[in-house]
Amino acid sequence: MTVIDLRSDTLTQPTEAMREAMAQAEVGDDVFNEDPTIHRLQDMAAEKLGMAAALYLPSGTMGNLVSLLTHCGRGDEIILGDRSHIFLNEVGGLSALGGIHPHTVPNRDDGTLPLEALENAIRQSDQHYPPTRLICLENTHNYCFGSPLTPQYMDSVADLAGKYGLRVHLDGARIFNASVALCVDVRELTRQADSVMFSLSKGLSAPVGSVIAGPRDWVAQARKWRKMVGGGMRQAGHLAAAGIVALETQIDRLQEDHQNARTLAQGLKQLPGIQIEPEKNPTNILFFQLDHPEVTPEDFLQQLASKGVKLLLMKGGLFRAVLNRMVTPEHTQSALAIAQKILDR
Ligand code: TLP
Repeated sequence: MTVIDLRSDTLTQPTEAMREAMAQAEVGDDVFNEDPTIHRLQDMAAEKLGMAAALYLPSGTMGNLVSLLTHCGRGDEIILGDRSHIFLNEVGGLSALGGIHPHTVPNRDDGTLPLEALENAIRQSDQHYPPTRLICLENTHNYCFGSPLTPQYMDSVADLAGKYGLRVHLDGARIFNASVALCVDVRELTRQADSVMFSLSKGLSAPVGSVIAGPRDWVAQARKWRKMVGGGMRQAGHLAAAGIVALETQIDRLQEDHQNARTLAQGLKQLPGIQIEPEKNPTNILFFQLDHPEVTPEDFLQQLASKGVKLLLMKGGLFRAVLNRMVTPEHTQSALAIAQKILDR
């Protein structure tokens, strides 16, 4: 049975070119800062993002955590969206390990945080309050329909942060999906941030890894935090080699995932009981609800899985489908046909 796995773009497998590059990679001990392949990846990533320096880490969760630990001290407060991945899905590491206080602002469906709410969330200097240090944004915004934040919005947040002497961290796990969807150079979406994290292991198809980037002295401090949380790796150039191929070959291809997502969204919209607004899902991530007289969300999930189509069912009966390199246009059509068979009763 063909498996069409739409649970996440993290499920992408390395390409043949990646496997070859990994096998051939020239490596050294990266804790000694002697891995030439990691240096190459970090330089390449910093250059692409328009940042002074970059650091390779095992995961996006560690990349965000290390960034926050580098920006903030214990008792500092950060402002972030109530649907952000850092707030919802990173085990509360910022509080547990960093003593950092999260102050959430409701995200709009397009991933933005209203500027007025952001400004209201910034603390005045008062002995009762934790000091606000940082604003965190997410681009594309996973739980806000994979929406890309525009350069104009990023500019307005950076202006606000500047006015209050705050820094901006960007969870750009899927920043290249945003740049491809908006047809802008990725630097248009990173120049407003003091630090950026992006993932190599999602749509870009590398097996492991994320990168954080920022000013040179900030990255030097982050390197120490990475070591503290156990992210100092040794001959990890074997992994970084796949990251280099990812940056060289996989960015423009993300457009295909967005196209397949459009096809899937438009097809799902025609099916009985499915509620989806295709235009609300502009990149590779789709969210939809099922309200069907005979098929419950749990049944739908299970029947799809028994026919090889895997989705995520989240709280509130919300389904998530994430298009990725392993899912072709033909798979997309098959998934639609299978869903139709289940729902057409
Ligand atoms: N997202 C994963 C799951 O954790 C939900 C997914 O399947 O979408 N920032 C954002 C915006 C993310 O979506 C993710 C992973 C991360 C950070 C963390 O990256 P990893 O999984 O490498 O720790």
